[in-house]
Amino acid sequence: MSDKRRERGICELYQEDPERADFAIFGRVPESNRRGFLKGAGLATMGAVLGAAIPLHRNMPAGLIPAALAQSAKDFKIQGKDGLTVYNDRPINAETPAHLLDDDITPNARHFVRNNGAVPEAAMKMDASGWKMVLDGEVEKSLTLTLDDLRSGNFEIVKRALQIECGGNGRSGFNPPASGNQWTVGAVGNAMWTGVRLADVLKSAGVKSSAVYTGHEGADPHLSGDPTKVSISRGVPIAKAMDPNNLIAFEMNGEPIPAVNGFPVRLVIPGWPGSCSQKWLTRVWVRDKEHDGSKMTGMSYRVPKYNVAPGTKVPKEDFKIMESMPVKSVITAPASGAEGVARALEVRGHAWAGDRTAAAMHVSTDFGATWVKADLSAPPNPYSWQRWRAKLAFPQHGYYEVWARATDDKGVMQPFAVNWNPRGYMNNSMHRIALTVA
Ligand SMILES: Nc1nc2c(c(=O)[nH]1)N[C@H]1C(S)=C(S)[C@@H](COP(=O)(O)O)O[C@H]1N2
Ligand SMILES: [Mo]
Repeated sequence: MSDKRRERGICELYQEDPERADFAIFGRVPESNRRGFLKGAGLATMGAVLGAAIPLHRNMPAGLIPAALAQSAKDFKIQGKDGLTVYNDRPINAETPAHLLDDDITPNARHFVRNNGAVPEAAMKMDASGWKMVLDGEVEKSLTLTLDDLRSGNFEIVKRALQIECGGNGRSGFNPPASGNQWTVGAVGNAMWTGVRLADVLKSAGVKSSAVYTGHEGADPHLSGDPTKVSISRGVPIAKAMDPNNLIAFEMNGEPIPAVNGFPVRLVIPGWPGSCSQKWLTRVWVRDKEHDGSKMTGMSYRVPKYNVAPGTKVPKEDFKIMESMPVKSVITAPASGAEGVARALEVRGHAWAGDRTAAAMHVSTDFGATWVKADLSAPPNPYSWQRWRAKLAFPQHGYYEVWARATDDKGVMQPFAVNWNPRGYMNNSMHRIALTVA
């Protein structure tokens, strides 16, 4: 297993290395055997994690996991989130069960969270006062922008429904398994984002002809506490960066972006792996070569250039950087496992297709033998997911499955089988749910 996958939950970390665990969550002064003054990211983070300040924190013995966290990551509650399945508390990783993704616009409380590092202290406090970002590199003039510059500067403010999907969404379907978060189908969301176009800001700086790629930087500290290490810094080719649908966003569903989703400002690069959408944005660096930041290189967010049989060891040079996500859909109603459903029933969900649009949607209730066309709405704006609905009639009571399959505007369909790759990315196999009919 590569070191990249050493994401350890807080319970595991307390077992293996209590001093580091203390330091990670409390920012404790290491030489003291009691937690000193709880300052910095640790205290703010813990306050947010526990949902309250810790007035008597100085009495807590070192190496003692707070009881609120002592069960498991699953019992950990992310502030402001509701009903999510939590995979890890450090970094925070949580997905949305499919039936809670039924809204056309995903509410803040239901948008998944994928963090690679710690949440910045200022974000935990929802303090935007010190925020600024830099745009530099292969541009005519570098820019430093404040929140006011974005909100009331020269840039048009736009509001768009945009889907963000983690590149690893669906990873739990891989066999042999791929390490990393075992996402099912819910590492995807479609919120209403407000911000300025990344392209407008790039144009105002004047992109030089030498520009090749962007490099995105964020304020989230590395989990090791080592300030020289970077949690994640990815980028996109300059042509993609100039797409007018990418936003430098400062509102999510009309509210400040939640702390864990990138407060106060993040990129939204819809249609590409979520990792391109840098949270807690501090810099867009226009580069004269492919960006080589943290998790841009090695095998992160890369797939083999050709299809491989499950379990194949693929040489490093045969990997390519993931770009558009593939066509996909999810069934959001009814919930899988619903019992005693009516013999005439509406099923519905959403479909999306990365840089493409979904052009058709089909459902099957007989394990794929026959397919019924569903109604599929056009996206309200490019890169929004699309609503689909189908009326089903079940011939008699008993166990059924509903399978859902989207087709994109180039005729590419979701497969039944999982397109296995070593790191478990881009699984767009069909979503299926179980029902018993009354
Ligand atoms: N600064 C920063 N940006 C980040 C990440 C991160 O860990 N740090 N995670 C990325 C990944 S892998 C994904 S899938 C999306 C998830 O966005 P969300 O947590 O708002 O759902 O954010 C991306 N942006
Ligand atoms: Mo991701």
